[in-house]
Amino acid sequence: MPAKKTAAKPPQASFKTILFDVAGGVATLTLNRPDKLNSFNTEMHGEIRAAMKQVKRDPRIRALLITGSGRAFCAGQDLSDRAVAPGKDKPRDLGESLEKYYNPLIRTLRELEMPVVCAVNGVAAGAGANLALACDLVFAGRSARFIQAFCKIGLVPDSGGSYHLPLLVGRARAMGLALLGDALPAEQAEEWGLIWKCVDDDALMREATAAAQALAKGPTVGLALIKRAINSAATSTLKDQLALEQDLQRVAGYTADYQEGVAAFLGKRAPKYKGR
Ligand code: T3D
Repeated sequence: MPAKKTAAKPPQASFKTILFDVAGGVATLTLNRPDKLNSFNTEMHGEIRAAMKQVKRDPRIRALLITGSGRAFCAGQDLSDRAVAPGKDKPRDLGESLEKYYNPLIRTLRELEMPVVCAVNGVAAGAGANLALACDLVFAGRSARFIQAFCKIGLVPDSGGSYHLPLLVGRARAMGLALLGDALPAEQAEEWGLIWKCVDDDALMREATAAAQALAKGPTVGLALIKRAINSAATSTLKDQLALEQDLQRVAGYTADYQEGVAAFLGKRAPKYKGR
């Protein structure tokens, strides 16, 4: 696992389309275009990318929390940037948009060497829904809903949706969600195993933040290795997965946090993990 570089500057940069804050080992990234239901435009993609670079670089950050401001989590791509006058404008290459913006974001979240918690504070549609599904621990407020909106406008689920959906809820439900584009209420999303937990709206940020803070105090290397193991399972055989577990356990077993975990257990005290 590559060593983190020391942060040159404090990470509280000022952005226009997101809020970014670091406290108690947790970086909180808030999608912040509430009048557009936090839909993605190019500027927001750029700012999220810059924030993610800070998350990777700053050794103080040991968990990431993603949420949205206002009544929505994220409505996916800003469709006002996609209007085409028939016969006048050349259609846009959406494959390029995925290649440049959405795919790198999803890969970054999945590969980030720390837990990513998501607090879905309202409707999550299109790439917004699938952004949430790419996170490691998804909390949603009871009024939130998940919509695979792509089929309504002639597109296919992107941002990892066609991968995560069948994995999380099975083929039948994935097909239903993707082909019909119906809104899935947060409570049902929890029952179906799409998300970790549905909580009351007014408890959402408290619960998600508490989880992120607890994870930020955890054995970060070990947690990152757990994430790697679980993420690899979908495309692995048992034989390969056992071999991976062996490799990852070897790495985990040499961390200072493992030594601390054992010492704390034997000393009947709470462990003090340093994330190394
Ligand atoms: O293009 C590429 O680069 C490829 C990648 C694509 C990724 C994608 O995400 S494609 C899918 C894009 N998203 C959608 O299709 C969802 C569109 N939005 C909706 O279906 C609904 O707005 C919601 C279900 C999200 C919320 O419904 P509701 O009834 O709560 O709110 P509303 O009244 O529909 O929306 C409120 C306002 O937000 C409204 O504007 P107005 O009338 O108040 O000025 C609406 O137009 C705007 N808004 C909502 N979603 C988007 C949006 N504006 C631009 N882009 C949006 N995605």
